[in-house]
Amino acid sequence: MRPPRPRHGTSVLHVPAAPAAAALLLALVTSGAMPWSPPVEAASPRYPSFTRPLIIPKVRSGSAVTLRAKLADVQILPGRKTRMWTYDGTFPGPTIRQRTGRTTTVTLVNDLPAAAGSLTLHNHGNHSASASDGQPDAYLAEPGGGSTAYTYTGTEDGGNERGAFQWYHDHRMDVTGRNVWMGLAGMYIIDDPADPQTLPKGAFDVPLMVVDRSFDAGNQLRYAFDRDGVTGDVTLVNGVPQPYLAVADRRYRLRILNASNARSYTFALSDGMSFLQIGTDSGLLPAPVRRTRITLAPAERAEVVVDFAGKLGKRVVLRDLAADGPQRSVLQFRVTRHVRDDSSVPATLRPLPVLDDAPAAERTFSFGQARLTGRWTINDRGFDPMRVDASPRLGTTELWTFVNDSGAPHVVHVHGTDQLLVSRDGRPPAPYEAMKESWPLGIGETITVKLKLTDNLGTFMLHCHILEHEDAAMMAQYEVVP
Ligand SMILES: [Cu+2]
Repeated sequence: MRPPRPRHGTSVLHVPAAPAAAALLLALVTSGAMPWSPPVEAASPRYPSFTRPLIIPKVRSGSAVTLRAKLADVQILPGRKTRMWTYDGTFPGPTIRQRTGRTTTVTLVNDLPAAAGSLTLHNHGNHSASASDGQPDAYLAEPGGGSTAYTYTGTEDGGNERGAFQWYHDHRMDVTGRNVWMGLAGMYIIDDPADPQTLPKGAFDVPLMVVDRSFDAGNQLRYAFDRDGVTGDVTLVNGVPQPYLAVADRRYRLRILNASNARSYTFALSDGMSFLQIGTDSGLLPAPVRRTRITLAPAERAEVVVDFAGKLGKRVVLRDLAADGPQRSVLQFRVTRHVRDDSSVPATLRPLPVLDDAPAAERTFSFGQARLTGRWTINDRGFDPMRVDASPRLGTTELWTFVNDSGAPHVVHVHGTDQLLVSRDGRPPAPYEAMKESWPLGIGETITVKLKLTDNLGTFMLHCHILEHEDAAMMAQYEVVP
């Protein structure tokens, strides 16, 4: 049964930058409980690019995983360590990796200082029961060592969940942006025997979490809530500023995640190289797609194969064409050794699921901004945990249309199930966005997706994944009903 939902304060405006919140923040900072520094007039520390190797987060497999949210001092920049809110002491947290069809229980233990408040864990992209989906104000891990277990069955609609590159992160109401910025994020990989097994694997299958952060002169994270979105001036890959990776002259599978709060990237490779995109948020594409640049908004993923054959001795840079200055460089590949490549990329990868039932309902969600208050809205309303915004029926297929009526881009993320794109601005989908669950929605754009709600009754979120938009109420919930 679902526990009663506490009203969050007395205001329906879930805007954390209220005076009380600011006073609390100041109290936390002065008590030393919160590793946050007031803004100081100092440039972020500079460091030479490509001086530290990429770190691959440690992997956790098995049916029971415990994630302990705790303070840790992490070596991010040269010199003084950065005090972060971490899962198990590292940033990113451990990569959880499990074969599809197997149940994994992730127990979140909250050992952060009480000032951080309650936490909730969202497995982004997973098909979960409502209670395990990272509800923003229920099924929480309370401060002082409280814990909550989230169960992921690895099944969907009578079969195995599709293999995918997912991620997990905090999803607490009003403060998701702060909590993720402070370090509460990690990667989650579902391996699927039904996917082609000739793709690069093992050491040649590399997950890359890309984020931006800002630091003060003492190397501590700076976060000042801004409902338009918080961006940073240092690019980190797996927690390392602009690292390098020594590679062999062969194919690599790169799983690229944009885990930034608000920044979008347009990735490209130097030296005339291109990506062979094989997957999206929702697993493998029907067929690989050759691309020279790939734009990822917050929460989006792209899985690509990059072939360094013939590049021995060369250096290839993963760039962000959307950035200026030093942030244009993200990661350097150094092709340092020769090996025989036993991998291949089949011409066909994985068919899309077929959703050919007649849609039982059509709904429209309009992403806007209130004229008077500036508050972000969906269908003219800010998030209210006591209100259900849509009630689709279990086992039915629906068409959902997302419209951007505001003056800013958004990223629509629907929890609980993948969606097939029907059209973007009336045009058929590009091959690389046939199926996803996080959709960039430019100013004035309209997209229509098809989805089927299976297995799980209860409430699920639908929100903008620019985390400060989400925290400033651009979230709705749907309830799957019998
Ligand atoms: Cu938004």
